[in-house]
Amino acid sequence: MDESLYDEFGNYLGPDLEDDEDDLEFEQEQEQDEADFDANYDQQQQQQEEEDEVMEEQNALMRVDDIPANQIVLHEDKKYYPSAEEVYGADVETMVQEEDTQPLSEPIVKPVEVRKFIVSEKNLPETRYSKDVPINVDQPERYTDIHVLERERGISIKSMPMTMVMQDVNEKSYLLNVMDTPGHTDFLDEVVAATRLADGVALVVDVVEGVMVNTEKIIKQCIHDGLAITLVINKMDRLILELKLPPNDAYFKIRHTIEEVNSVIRNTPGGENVRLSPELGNVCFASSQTGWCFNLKSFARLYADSYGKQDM
Ligand SMILES: Nc1nc2c(ncn2[C@@H]2O[C@H](COP(=O)(O)OP(=O)(O)O)[C@@H](O)[C@H]2O)c(=O)[nH]1
Ligand SMILES: [Mg+2]
Repeated sequence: MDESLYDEFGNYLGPDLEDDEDDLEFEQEQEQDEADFDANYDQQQQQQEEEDEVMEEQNALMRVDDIPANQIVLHEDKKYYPSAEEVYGADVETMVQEEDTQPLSEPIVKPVEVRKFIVSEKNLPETRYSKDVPINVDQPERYTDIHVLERERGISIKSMPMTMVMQDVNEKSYLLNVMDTPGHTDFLDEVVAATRLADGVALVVDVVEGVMVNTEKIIKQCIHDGLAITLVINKMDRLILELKLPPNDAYFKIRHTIEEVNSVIRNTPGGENVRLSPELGNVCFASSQTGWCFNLKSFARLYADSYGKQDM
């Protein structure tokens, strides 16, 4: 190692170690770059001038909007926050209210209100049959439940009067006013109001459930008002389809239900002499869902019509 090229600390002092060839190439490149740059520069200068002209024209139009950053802004003109419209957009209605301008009883955001009214017969399509008569389709027509809620829940809520022309056994026509009342205990008031108008009562009792609390209340009300009661043992189909009872058991079940009603009547002041019994003609058996109803007399006639006259 040539020591003269290094100082006492070992630092290199000699001439540059870079290749001379590299240097030459580098210099040539630089010269070329400079020439290119000069040519480009003239072109850019020209472009720049053209652009400047356009910008100046635009600036002349936009000058009003360019507020210098150091401009003095009055206190009342100062804007710290964006406005509601800027935040939510022009198509959103924003409302700023003083405290307590709206009473507490009124909700700030009102719930969506869907008004539910009665189901009325309007704009029905033209049909070949008369719409005056309730028509049974697959589902029994809830003809007296016209309120949307009644249809939805499947129970009667309001009393519903109907006027029908009905024939008696001698085929004499009568105008019959029927008031269908709700059976749920919450709506007993509807029943009480209806009993004031009625001459008689058709008491519909579920044969399986028998006398419920509300049935008892209604029976007492009817006896109190001195109304004649006809007992309709309803949902007879349940004995067959649901409970699948043999005829003998079904008979005892029906008898028990009738007896339950009779015992309530007996225990009500004024009802001591009232008795409901199929042989007295004031009890009938029905299945409103399957659409049939009979009492002993009508069933006997049906039997006689089917099997010929019998001694009974
Ligand atoms: N299985 C059966 N269910 C019935 C019968 N009649 C009514 N129902 C059902 O009992 C429920 C109440 O009947 P509804 O006559 O509307 O009672 P309301 O509220 O007292 O008028 C409904 O869900 C009916 O489907 C029937 O004969 N058989
Ligand atoms: Mg009803």
